[in-house]
Amino acid sequence: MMELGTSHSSATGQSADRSLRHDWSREEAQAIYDAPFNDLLFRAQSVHRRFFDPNTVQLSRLLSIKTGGCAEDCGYCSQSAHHASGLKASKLMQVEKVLAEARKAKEQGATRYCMGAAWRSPKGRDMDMLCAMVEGVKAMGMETCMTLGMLSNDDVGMLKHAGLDYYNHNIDTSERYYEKVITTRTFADRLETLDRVREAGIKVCSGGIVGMGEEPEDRVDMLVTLANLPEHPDSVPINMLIAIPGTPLADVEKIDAISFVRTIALARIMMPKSYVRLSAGRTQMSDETQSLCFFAGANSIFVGDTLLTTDNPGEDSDAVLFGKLGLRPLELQPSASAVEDDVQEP
Ligand code: SAM
Ligand code: DTB
Ligand code: SF4
Repeated sequence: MMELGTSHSSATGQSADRSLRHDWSREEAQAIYDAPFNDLLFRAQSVHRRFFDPNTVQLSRLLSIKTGGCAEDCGYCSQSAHHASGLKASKLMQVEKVLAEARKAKEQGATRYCMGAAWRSPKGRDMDMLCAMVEGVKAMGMETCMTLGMLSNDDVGMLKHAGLDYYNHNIDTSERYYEKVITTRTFADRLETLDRVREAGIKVCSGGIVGMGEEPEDRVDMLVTLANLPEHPDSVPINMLIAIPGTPLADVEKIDAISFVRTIALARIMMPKSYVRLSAGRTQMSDETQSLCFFAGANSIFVGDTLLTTDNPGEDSDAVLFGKLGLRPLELQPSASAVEDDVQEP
């Protein structure tokens, strides 16, 4: 796919980093979010350049390893058994099938492979297969990420032992708005799993969705919660709601692109060393909106023509956009993962 040159990732270890703040007040964050747009973007781009190559974007690939039939009632999700989205539920995918898909993603330039399951939490009987998926993908030289719902201490222990690099678990919105969107679990449940993951030494990927009918204050509060965690999430996915027919949020008013870009910029400013991912919703965005997101500090995307159950722009249109903008895919440092002999980087 992307035929442009690549850049090498830099270590973003932050545990003892005093340049990172964890004491943001909601008032100062709101003032940044509300600043004149040019001031906001200039500040976000300046912060971005202190810690990252501004023309390099990390590429992740998603696979739905268990689709639909989920017990949770998340108002945005096509996979909830509570909503009539018409999605067909399927069982956990076989390990070999997952690894075959992962190999294709690696050939297309992805450096991180994210496996998602429509679960409230995984069952003990699934853990061996999940660990085998992590081991297999890692052996190909990609970073591994899973998103499986809430985890117990035993679950995180097993996934860590298998070599899982990242766990994605979004807080999705502010604490205040959370119960308007999801009733089958609490915001505090979400934070508890994030604590377990971090304490086990797995890198945290956590962000949220904008455009669910929330107020700008909810976007700010969501980001303040993430920025004030004991460590900033290594990755912060910012999704624009994909309105799914049959879900409670199907007809919610669309967020305007400028507010979306402001959300990205605030994430970049408060979490300067994190990868901020321009996640779901890119099919609804113009090239110009995506470009503003990159200028505001987004430096990661999902590649490939599907996300979990919905469409994504696909490699051809991303290659064209990267060409127009002079962006390059991030390349992993060779030491970042174990690498199979037959796919070893030069
Ligand atoms: N079941 C697990 C969970 O909820 O953590 C993992 C899969 S879930 C689909 C992962 C994330 O996808 C959600 O937290 C949400 O941020 C995002 N997501 C789901 N449906 C979406 C939609 N329609 N539009 C935008 N983002 C969505
Ligand atoms: C995240 O923040 N976004 C991804 C990933 N983490 C798992 C999921 C987006 C899902 C979009 C709707 C769908 O495809 O079903
Ligand atoms: Fe289930 Fe996750 Fe969808 Fe919620 S977001 S319904 S937990 S798959």
